[in-house]
Amino acid sequence: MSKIQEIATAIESGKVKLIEGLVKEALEAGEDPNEILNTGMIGAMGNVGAKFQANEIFVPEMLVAAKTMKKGVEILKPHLAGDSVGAKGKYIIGTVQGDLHDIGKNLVALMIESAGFEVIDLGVDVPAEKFVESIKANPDCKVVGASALLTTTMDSLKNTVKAIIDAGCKSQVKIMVGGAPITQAFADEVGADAYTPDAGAAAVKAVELAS
Ligand code: B1M
Repeated sequence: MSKIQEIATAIESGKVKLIEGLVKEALEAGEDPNEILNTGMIGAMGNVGAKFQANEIFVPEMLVAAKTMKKGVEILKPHLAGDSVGAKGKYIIGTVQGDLHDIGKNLVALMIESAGFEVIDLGVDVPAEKFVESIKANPDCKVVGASALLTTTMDSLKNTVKAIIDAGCKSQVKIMVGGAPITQAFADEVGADAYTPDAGAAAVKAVELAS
């Protein structure tokens, strides 16, 4: 089994204690950090989701897989870093109210930071007003990103974008949205400036919007 496959298996089976060593071994063996992230880690979480949907695993197993992935990403983070932090300005990000998923949002934050932004991470279950408060408290911030992972929190994302627009913040910030159920059509409908399907594309788009 390849090192990347071992990482994927460890995440799928929630081997929290093994992941740190496996990621270090893969890096030492010369595996590409982006390949470890995309194939080993994100791919594994996709399989976890499919098993959950098929009732083969339940919430506790999903939780431990998520914990394993987070720990693996911590080891990988320095190897994914790019431009100097903060050079491109500030980027506010959060997962919308009612939604506790943060792995995707954290990856977007990581890539955005790697692209040279100072990231202000509001966390998960973030009320629309908190996004607005943070934008107003950081007048030098030019881009804000909101993430939603559940079809049931798409409305919350819609409300977040609306709250930012209604508060008059559109003259200050561009709004980016993303998450598994989000589409370009949804982004257009709610009035967001950009939708990107993954973290890498989000970083490229953030640079474009900030310049
Ligand atoms: Co949940 N969950 N979950 N879950 N969970 C999903 C999302 C689900 C698809 C699983 C399934 O049924 N197949 C399903 C949603 C179904 C739906 O809405 N249609 C689901 C469900 C139902 C639930 C609960 C309701 C389960 C329950 O309690 N009965 C519950 C809801 C809790 C809540 O939020 N209120 C729940 C809970 C959980 C855990 C807490 C156990 C755990 C989350 C732990 C954590 O995040 N700290 C969890 C997990 C791990 C998952 C799956 C398995 C994995 C999510 C993930 O991390 N994916 C997920 C199934 C799946 O995704 N296949 C599932 C990997 C991550 C890298 O991808 O988040 O999509 P993703 O992020 C991508 C892109 O979407 C994009 O870039 C990222 C990286 O490239 N992106 C952006 C994300 N944000 C972006 C922002 C941008 C741009 C791009 O710009 C700003």
